[in-house]
Amino acid sequence: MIVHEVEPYNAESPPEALVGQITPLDTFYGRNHAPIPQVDAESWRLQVDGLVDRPLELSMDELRHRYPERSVVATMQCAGNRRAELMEVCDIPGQVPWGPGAISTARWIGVSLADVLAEVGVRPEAAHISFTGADVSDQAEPPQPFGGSIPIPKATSSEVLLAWAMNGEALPAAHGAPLRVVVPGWIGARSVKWLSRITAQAEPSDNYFQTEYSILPPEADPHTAKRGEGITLGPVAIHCAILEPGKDARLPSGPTEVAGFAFAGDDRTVERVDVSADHGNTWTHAHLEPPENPWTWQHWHATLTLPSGETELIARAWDSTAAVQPESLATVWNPRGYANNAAAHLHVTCRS
Ligand SMILES: Nc1nc2c(c(=O)[nH]1)N[C@H]1C(S)=C(S)[C@@H](COP(=O)(O)O)O[C@H]1N2
Ligand SMILES: [Mo]
Repeated sequence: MIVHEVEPYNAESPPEALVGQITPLDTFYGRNHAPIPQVDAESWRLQVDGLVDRPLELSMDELRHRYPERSVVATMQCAGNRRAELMEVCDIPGQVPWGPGAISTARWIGVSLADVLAEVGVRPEAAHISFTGADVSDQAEPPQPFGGSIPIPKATSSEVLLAWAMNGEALPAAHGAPLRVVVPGWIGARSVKWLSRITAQAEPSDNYFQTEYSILPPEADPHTAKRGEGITLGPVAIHCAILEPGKDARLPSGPTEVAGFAFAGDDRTVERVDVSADHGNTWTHAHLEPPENPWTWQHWHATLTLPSGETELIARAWDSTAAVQPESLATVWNPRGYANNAAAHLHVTCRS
């Protein structure tokens, strides 16, 4: 792991860990805003309340036995993924300098949030489902548990899980045991770990982290910006990464295998990935793996003939809405350094 912080624990997956369809648990990235809380699964209860007809309190046993078990393969991506590249455009003080590894994929097992919401009966006035975790973050003003919300249409989609297992094993403490939310295709921040409460409400969550995860205009000061100023992040935007060759690789000239993944976010799929070795004058279409379901990354590979000397490889992905990654980092730079989905660039040297 590439560890950025020990407490709270913040570590990204190394590139070698991202080549598989499923990321092994020991190399799945970790993103925290507070120390990992120790939650006793026996005495733990999930509170379901707010604008509902029949509020409910559930133990882990009740949750497991009352609703059908569901499994979804989903990629989780932190909104801060690739912030380090934005920091080279213009510094972003006080934020974790994530490289391209704040993204991983797991098979999640649990129950559909939709099934629990159907039982409590969400009232028509409710427009958002908010989640509260058991960890208390002093990075928030004032200090508070981590939380956030998603709108009802997403919350009632069957892929949104309350998950207790990951890759066939019990959910590790670091990833939110005993229970976490998994919101496939949305920024990782909405997948609240150590879930303690689900609330149906008319407005989005007023948790500090709901609006912290937003795109401010470039000229805004993130410390004085008013809460709610900016574009609150939800679905992930089309993104890709080059995994092979490695950064600053020295290669023999001739045909070179270039490989990576692309992730479309939301309910979209990746439709095409283009790779260029001549500053974007010509593009080769990569071979693209189909997704297992819409919420996962899709690996791709292409063979390119590289010129001798130094070269920059560029990869860009297109999604099923025909959205393509922006060309430059400067276009997407924002004061908190979120949602960097600029085209991937990689420097390599070819011996002639
Ligand atoms: N309770 C709680 N949930 C949380 C967080 C947190 O700090 N506390 N971090 C969020 C963020 S920003 C991300 S990207 C994902 C990371 O999940 P992981 O650590 O399992 O990879 O969890 C989200 N859920
Ligand atoms: Mo995140």
